[in-house]
Amino acid sequence: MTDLAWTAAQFAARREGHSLPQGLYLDPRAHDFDLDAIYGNSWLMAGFECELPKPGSYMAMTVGKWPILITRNRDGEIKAFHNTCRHRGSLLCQPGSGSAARLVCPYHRWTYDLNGSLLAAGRMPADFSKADHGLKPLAIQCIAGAMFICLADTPPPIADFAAKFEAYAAPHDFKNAKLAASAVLVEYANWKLVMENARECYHCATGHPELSRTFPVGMSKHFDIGEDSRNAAFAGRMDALGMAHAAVEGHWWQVARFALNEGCVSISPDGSHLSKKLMCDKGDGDLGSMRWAIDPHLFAHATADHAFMFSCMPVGPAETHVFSKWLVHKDAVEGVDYHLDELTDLWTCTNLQDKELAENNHAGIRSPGYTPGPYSEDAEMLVMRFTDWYCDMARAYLADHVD
Ligand code: 3BY
Ligand code: FES
Ligand code: FE
Repeated sequence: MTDLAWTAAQFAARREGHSLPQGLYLDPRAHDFDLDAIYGNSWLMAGFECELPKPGSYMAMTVGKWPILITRNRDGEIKAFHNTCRHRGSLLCQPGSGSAARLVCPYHRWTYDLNGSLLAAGRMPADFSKADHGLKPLAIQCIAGAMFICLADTPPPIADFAAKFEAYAAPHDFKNAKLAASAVLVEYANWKLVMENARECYHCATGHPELSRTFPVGMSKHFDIGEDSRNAAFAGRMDALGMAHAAVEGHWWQVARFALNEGCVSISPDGSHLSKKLMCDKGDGDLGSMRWAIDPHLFAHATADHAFMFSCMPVGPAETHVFSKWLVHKDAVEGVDYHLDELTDLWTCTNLQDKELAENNHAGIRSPGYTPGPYSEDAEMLVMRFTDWYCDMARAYLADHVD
């Protein structure tokens, strides 16, 4: 059986409303398929524009199996490229970030400008065309200070998401923020288990006592707390401040602003702000949390004082890297307005708890006794949405690639 025929059989066996067939979580063929069909065809959030603070700033990262590079050019524009030299393919920049007037390949010194044009290539023949050997560009969209990339030649439509994200995120002023901290967590679990876990809070009350103090862990699909008076008061207050809050969604994204637990103004250990210098000072910094999520890999939260991003990248069938980023206002001073440990403690602790849950889940799915089990419509609606979206994407890819 070809890999695609095997994969198609897995999806044909999938039972709706249930966790996925065992092979889709464990088999290397599913991992390869997921990279091509899912990560290769989706908009993914790479980070924030403020990570590239000045002309010449760049960041390099691995997305799925693909090395990519994002630069800010002399005009301040942000560009994305495949991070592979047009000579013999060396990585141009190591994963991480930096600043350079030009991009010089470490191998034979081919030199590119920040727009990806090849400027210099020594000892090449007189008829060598530099114009034909520029870096290959990637689709990138910067929206409200966040950067979204797509590896597909024809990326999915993004206009609806862009309009909504702009409206909800603009007051948080991500362009005038700074990256205060970042972390990578290695999880020995399939990426879909990491994401399924991230899409529900069925486990939160017992699994995350610290998060549960501020986060409405009994939330519905839209993170609202029901039609009660507190929710109505939150909606009224946000309307008066001109802060968009209604839950909106498309096939691969969700955006909403929701109320935190009573008396809490931030997702933090005790509900108070983690940075005194606010990113958005409307309503005395009591704005609930703006949450956005995109499939396949991300959820993120912006409160008045900080923003947190969680991004999940598959590395192998049983290995996933979770990238976390924390933003604060660019003028917030470390040690004065915020303390790094306090800023990062809650999600670091939550991510470690989730790592254990996802690794346990993966280990249990290895059992010959595993059969796909039913999701709770009440508590796992977003997990169902995620696996349905995953299966839709997979079927569309199979329809295009299998005769
Ligand atoms: O998707 C989210 O926003 C959250 C964060 C904690 C768990 N997960 C449901
Ligand atoms: Fe980059 Fe040779 S591979 S200069
Ligand atoms: Fe969790």
